[in-house]
Order: sequence, then structure tokens, then C-alpha cells
Amino acid sequence: MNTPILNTIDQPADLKKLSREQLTQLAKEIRQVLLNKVSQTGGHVGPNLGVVELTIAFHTIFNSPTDKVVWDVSHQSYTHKILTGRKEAWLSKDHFDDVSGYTEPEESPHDYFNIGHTSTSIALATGMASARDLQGKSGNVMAVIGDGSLSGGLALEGLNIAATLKSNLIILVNDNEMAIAEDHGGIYEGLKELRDTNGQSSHNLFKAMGLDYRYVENGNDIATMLDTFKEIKDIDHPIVLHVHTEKGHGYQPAVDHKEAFHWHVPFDLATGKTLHPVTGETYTDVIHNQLEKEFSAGTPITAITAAIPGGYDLKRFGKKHPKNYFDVGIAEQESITLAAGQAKMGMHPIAFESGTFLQRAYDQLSHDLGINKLPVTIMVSGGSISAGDPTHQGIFDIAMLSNIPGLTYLAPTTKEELQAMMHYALHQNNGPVAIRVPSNGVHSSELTDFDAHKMNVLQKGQKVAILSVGSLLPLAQEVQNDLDFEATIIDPRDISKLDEATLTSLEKDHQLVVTLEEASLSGGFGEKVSRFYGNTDVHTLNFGAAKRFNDRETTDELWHEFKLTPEQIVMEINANV
Ligand SMILES: Cc1ncc(C[n+]2csc(CCOP(=O)(O)OP(=O)(O)O)c2C)c(N)n1
Repeated sequence: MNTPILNTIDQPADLKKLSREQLTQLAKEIRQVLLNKVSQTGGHVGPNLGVVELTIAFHTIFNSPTDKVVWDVSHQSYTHKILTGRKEAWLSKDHFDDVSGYTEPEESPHDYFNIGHTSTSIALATGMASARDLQGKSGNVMAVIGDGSLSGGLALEGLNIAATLKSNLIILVNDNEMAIAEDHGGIYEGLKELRDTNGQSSHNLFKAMGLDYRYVENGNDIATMLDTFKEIKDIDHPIVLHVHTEKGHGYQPAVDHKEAFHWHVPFDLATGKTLHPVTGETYTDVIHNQLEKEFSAGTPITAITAAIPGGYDLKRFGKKHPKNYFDVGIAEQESITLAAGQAKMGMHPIAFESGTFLQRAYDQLSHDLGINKLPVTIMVSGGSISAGDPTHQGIFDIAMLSNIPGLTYLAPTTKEELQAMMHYALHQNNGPVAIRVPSNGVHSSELTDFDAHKMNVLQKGQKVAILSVGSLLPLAQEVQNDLDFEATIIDPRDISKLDEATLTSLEKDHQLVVTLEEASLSGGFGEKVSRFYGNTDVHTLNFGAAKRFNDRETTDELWHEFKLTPEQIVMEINANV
């Protein structure tokens, strides 16, 4: 790649030597390297292409790290990384994996937090600015937050406190008119009016909260951003800088398909086409089949998403049943508590969540659903032990959900079980039911005698029983193939409350009970089983993830480290019988 100007940039200070024309040329070079890498590795496309100019301008005018920028989600921090000593991770294929996809303090003094969930930047910036003042330090503090992330409650809590601060704080609202999908909520009519009136509309959320405000129409123009930053650098009070940018700027497929190119798997740069499209039936299809069955049968369902309709392809449902479809914005708390309100009125809402983002709504799950025993169904995706950044781990959902009194957490192993569990959840009124959507490919097996709370004994053997949660059933079967005796294999189904009758029945002809779960062991399913057998002669072995934030280890490395390969499990079993 031809990057003559980028080649001269190692630190932000190098930018200060460049002319405006050279900075404009640099933006072109950066877009080229961003696209070159992300088309091969996958990653956030549109968010990064949209902030190239404002990032270059920030690092040209301000003096990072004395002046500090906090990126919301930090999924748009690629250009920031390129300009702060990490360009090799884009220029050289051998170094692609050197950096995380989010800000990472261990990588650079220009990064302050491990972030990956939305709407935290303003609160973090209010903390940094107030500490700076207390400590008598200097330097600008700037939060960069997307329009979508403003719908998260914490962003509004941050704005509320920002308005009370009396010194430097810049809140750059990067308004590209999109979250992952389109924005939802009352805030966005106001933002549109501000864009349409060049910031003059009196319908101004920020001013209403007591904040100073300034609008910038062309956020993808280097000169405009340089001039703007020059003017507000060292401002002596909090200000909202509302900057209009284009998501995907400079790459037509990303501009034309903003939702698809928010985050993308590897794609062909020339056409924007996915290199390895998924084919065949998915659990999403299975879920939609059940949704349609329930809807046609008159079950009073609603489908709710917190701004990730693509995760379950929910627009499919929304198109058919627009009145029963709710995208509440990036607001997991609202998604759960709105569901609680609907359930109280006799509806059977289904909240479609990703395990990692659902962490935002722990109190809502516990109080609004758990204490109130409201029959809300929660679909939980992403439950797996797999490579990823520490902010996006899918291993904490079992501990989070299975320990809330009155909340049932079910782990299906097949599509038949998934549908039966949805049906069960939608036709009971005892309390919330969460369902862990299996993370492996679709499995199918005839279902007889379904009882959500009764363990399903799939194979009756002796000596050893293997209780494998959801997606790990195929692993239990592989383990069985390598054992020289017939073990009992059980699909526990309900991973929040033990089927004690089945566990007790194992005591007479089993000496070892093995649990397998694709989740953190602490607070998980296996621990419950071990506690159950604590005072008996039955020994237990729990397989799952350690209690820690995994950080980009490969899936293979994690499975080996946690002794989750069939060979390792067989060895452990043989050593214990
Ligand atoms: C708490 C939480 N919920 C959901 C997500 C998934 N997510 C990542 S980025 C994003 C959209 C952010 O939109 P916006 O703030 O407008 O930034 P843009 O990508 O448009 O630049 C969402 C929903 C998340 N990271 N954290």
C-alpha cells in the first residue's frame, strides 16, 4: 500500500508538522489501510470510516495524552490507534493481531479504559475532569459518543452531571444518524431538528440540561474539524459539540448498507460481498418459526430488542407484526423493565438479548422480573467460551441469571428443545424464563416427554454421569465415544434449579458426576451440582471457564487451558474412577 504521509506519523506530535492538504491526504491513506485490514479480519467498518477526520483533527490540535479523549464503546478507535504509535497493526499483516478492537490501556498511554459496552464515555469523562480539577492538573478531557449510545441511560446520567461541572469538558456527539441499526426514541427527533437547522432548533436536549452547545455540520471535513477544535480547545466549561458525520464515509458499500457494515465479517473489498456467507438453518430460523406459531395461535407476544435487531434478525418479525415489535434503543434496562410492564398487563413479551450486554440490566432482571415474578421470556445469545475481547465475553450469563430467585434459566440442546422451551416460557405465569440459545450449529432430535424442569436422561449407564449444558451435548457424546464403559449422559435443561430427584437417583450406581458448561464455573451450573453432592459419596468434576476476563486467546487455546477437549476430559474421568 502506498502511504507516504502515514509513514511519517509515529506519534500525534508528527501531525502538527503537516499542512491541511497533507492531513486530507492522510485521511485517504488511513481509509485505505482501515479497509484493507478490516476486509480481511472482519471488524467495525462504518463507525471507523466515519471518524477518520475528527480523529486526525483531534490529534493535530490537542496534545494527547495530556489532553485526553475517551471513546464511547471504543469500536471507532482504529484511527486513534493508528495515530498513537500502533499503525503497524494495520500496515503489516503479521501485526494485525497486536491490538485489540477497542481501547486498551496496556497498549498505549493514549488509551485509558478497556471499554466495549456503550454509553460510558460521558460518565468516565466527568470522573476524569473532576479528578483533574481536584488534583490541580491541566489538560482537556473529551468524550466522543455516538448518537446511538446517547439512548443508554448512563449517557444521560453522565450529561446530567456534566452540566454541573464548572471546568473544561468536551462532549463530542458523533451524530451519524445510526446506532447499529436506525436510532429509536424521542431524542432522535430533536437531533434531526438540530441537524436540519444547523444547530439552531430550540428543541435542544443538551441546552435543556444546562449545557453549552455547538453544532458542526461537516464532520468529515478536516479543515472544519481543525478550526472547531482550535476554537474550543481549553474551553473553561463543559460543552456539547454536536458533529454530523457519515457512517461508512468513503466506502460506498458501507454507506449504502450502514447496518450491515457496522460490524462485518471478512468481505471482498471491490464489491462489499461477504467472503464466507453462512448457509443452512440457524437457531434464528428456529426461533422465528416458533414466534410465528405463537403469534398465529394468539399468544400475546411482543418482541423486544435493545438496538441489535440483526442479532436475531428481528426486523423479519417487525415487518410482519410492527405493532408487536419494539426496538428500545441501546437501553437494555428499558428492554427488560418495559417487558415487565407489558407482562403485568397480561402480555407475554420476549426480550432478545446478548448475554454480555444484558449485564447492563442485572437489577431489572432481579427486581423488576424476579421479585415481581413476571412472565417475561428472555432469549440469551452469545453464551460460549470463544475468542474475544474482555468486554465481550459470553461466559458470565449463567452465573448472572441462574442465581436470581424465581428466574428460570433453560439451556436447550436441540431445535426441538429450544422451541419447546419457548412454548413453555410463553404459556406459564410463574415468573421470568431465560433461554440460552445454543452457540453451536443446529442440532435436531425427537423430543418426548418434555418437562422444562426435569433433567433429560439421554443414555443410562453406570459409574459416571455426564451432565452437559446446552451446546456441550455433542462434547459429552464425543467423550462417551472415548470411554471404555457406558456412562450416563444427561441434558439438565433447567440450569437454575436442580432436578434433585434425578440427581439423587444417580447416587446408587454412580461414583462420579461430571458437569460440562460453556461458561464461567464460578456461580455456574456445575458448582450447584457439586454442592448438592457435597455430603454424599459421589465425587464431582466441573468443566468450564475460569473466573477471569479472557482477552483474545483463541478459542482453541481457551478450550485446552480449561481442559475442555474430549481427550482431556476422558483423562480426568479415567483418573477419577
Ligand atoms: C451496553 C451495550 N449494548 C449494546 C452494544 C452493541 N453495540 C455496539 S456499538 C453499538 C451502536 C453504537 O451506535 P453509536 O453510538 O451511534 O455509534 P456508531 O457505531 O454509529 O458510531 C451497539 C448497539 C454494546 N456495545 N454495549
